[in-house]
Amino acid sequence: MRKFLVVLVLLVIGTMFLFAGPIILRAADDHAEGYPTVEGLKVMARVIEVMTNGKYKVEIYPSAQLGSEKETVEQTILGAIDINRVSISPIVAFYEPMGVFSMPYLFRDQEHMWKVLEGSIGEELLKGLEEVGLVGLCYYDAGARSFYTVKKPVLKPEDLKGMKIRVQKNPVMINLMKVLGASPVPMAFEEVYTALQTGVIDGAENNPPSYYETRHFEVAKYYSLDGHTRIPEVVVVSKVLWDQLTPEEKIIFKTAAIASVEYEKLLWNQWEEKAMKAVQEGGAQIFYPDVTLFQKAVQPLYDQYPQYKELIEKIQAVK
Ligand code: GTR
Repeated sequence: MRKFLVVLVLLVIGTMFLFAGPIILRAADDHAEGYPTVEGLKVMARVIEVMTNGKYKVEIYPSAQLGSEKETVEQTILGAIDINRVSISPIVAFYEPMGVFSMPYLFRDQEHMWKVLEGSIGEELLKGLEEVGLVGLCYYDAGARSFYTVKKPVLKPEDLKGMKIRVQKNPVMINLMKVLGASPVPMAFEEVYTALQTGVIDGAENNPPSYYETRHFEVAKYYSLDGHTRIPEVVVVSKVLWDQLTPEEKIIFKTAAIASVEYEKLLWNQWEEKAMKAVQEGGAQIFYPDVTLFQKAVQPLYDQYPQYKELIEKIQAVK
């Protein structure tokens, strides 16, 4: 009888393990498979799975399957999405301090940007996201954004006068276009191709890998490398999930995110090169406008954001 009971208990426990399965976490990204951010998320997911001994399984939904960036940020705050890789742009509407990273010509170059992001300023801003229900784990590279247009290239700020330029749903970007004399059209990333094709907008702006991946170069073939902003990406976890994690698990999630950063950076640099080649082969024309003209033209935007002044000075002082 006792033997029978022991076998029964073991069977029940075994079945429980069999059916308990891993806890499934949903991760969003608006880029497709293969893009550096999606591949970065995959590394992060794998490290989480291995280090938690399979307790968590991260399912990645690329290509905006879970919605446009603004919607996914809302869902992450609510806890419906667990992990989200987004540009900082859609976050600005929820957490204004992050907007500083979308100020034009803020960073001298890629190296300067990473020094700031991986230093105390970047860390502080990531921490601040908790105020709005997001836990910032790390930044990813998103290069520099430049204009691409359908009918004529943008060679100087005056060329933008009256042009309808699509921007991310980021108040700083909307104001930047106004300062440059363009008409900003905030729009979801997924809608841009058709909007360019049908003439709803005259142009948009993005980094080379996005310009290439979305095939926007097919419909807007003038690409002017003015590099007006360097808006990084961020990987966030819902605070709803975060509060359920043990202290050890929190460390694992953070470690997993950090581990994925170097990989994303490596892919990023490869993609920038590959994208520039591919868009030209696909018929895009590249222009190198005088950047100092644009730097001058954006100055009034700095006066519109006195709240960023002190932080901007600190960012500029980072050597
Ligand atoms: C890309 C970014 C996307 C999205 C897009 C946009 O650079 O990686 O997540 O924000 O820009 O312009 O909407």
